[in-house]
Amino acid sequence: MDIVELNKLKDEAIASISAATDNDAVEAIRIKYLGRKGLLPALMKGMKDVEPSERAAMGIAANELKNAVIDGVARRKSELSATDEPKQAASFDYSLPGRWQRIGSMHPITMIIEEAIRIFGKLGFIVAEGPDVETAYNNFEALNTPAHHPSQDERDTFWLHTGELLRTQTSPVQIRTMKEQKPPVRIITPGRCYRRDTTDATHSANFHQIEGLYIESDRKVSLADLKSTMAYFAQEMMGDQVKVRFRPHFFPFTEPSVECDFTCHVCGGSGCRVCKQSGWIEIAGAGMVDPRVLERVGYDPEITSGFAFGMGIERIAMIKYGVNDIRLLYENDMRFLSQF
Ligand code: 2U9
Repeated sequence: MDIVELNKLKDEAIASISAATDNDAVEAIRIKYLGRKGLLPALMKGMKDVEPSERAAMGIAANELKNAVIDGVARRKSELSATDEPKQAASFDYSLPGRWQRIGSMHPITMIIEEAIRIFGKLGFIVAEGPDVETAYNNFEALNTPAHHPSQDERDTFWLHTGELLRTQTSPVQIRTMKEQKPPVRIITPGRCYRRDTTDATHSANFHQIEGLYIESDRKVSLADLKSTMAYFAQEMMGDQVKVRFRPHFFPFTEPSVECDFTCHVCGGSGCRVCKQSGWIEIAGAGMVDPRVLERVGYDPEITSGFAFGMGIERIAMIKYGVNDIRLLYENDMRFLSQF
């Protein structure tokens, strides 16, 4: 075979590939030229018999033939598969079930927040919000918690180099609200808080609180008002049978202060594993707003009074839904979250 015949072979190959009407025909042409027993391997084998003066040119032409076949086959195959598509579409089975779209579910922390907003909303409380980065004054001093108080310790609070801090409670939102408006005040403050806690089954450096504040200046607000509010919340959140009790406590921002327990929603108060046989579960801290706190925001404690309460949202979610490790609430594992 000489160079003219080799170039003719290339033209033939290109023409036959273009004329092929399906993939099998294209594949047959590829095998005819490039296959193990095809024309090109035979040509290469015969190269040793070609006149040395013609061998280089023959080599180049053989290579051109090879590339023309490779490129042509690839191009024709993609042309044919593009024209195949309407055939595939026509054979689509419309009776097949649709593709399942995974729908998310509400996070248990969000569920508790929304439920609390609904419950307190029925009592006339509205939601107030504030920044996560707070001044030491709003987070501590205004709340009658002086600089030497242990909660201001560097080991308990995330202090920023600016002298500000990540709020350790949502109470500074109440301070901001009271500085901005006169009584009556009826707010709840759900939100994220930060404490330098080492994480374990019941502690997290990031957690959520919901606090509430009720202030009046035309009547004396009493501990009975606080108790009826907590009792209503307890029944709406945990169930109709749930009762509340107060135990004396101390907080710098309330006087008197109490800890608020709910009867165990699992055993009804008779004692079980959930309530550690006591029949009661500690849920909230609360009290009558300390007159010194009222003074700091410019309210007259002689005519103004009110109550405040605070509770951990994770704790309520864990108790209500039977979750035994707080870390499960932050791992975003769908197997856990989709149960709620
Ligand atoms: C103002 C005045 C008083 C909010 C209160 C508590 C008691 C309390 C804790 C419960 C569990 C925080 O998440 S927790 O660790 N909270 O015990 N909080 S009274 O008192 C206020 C708030 C704002 C102006």
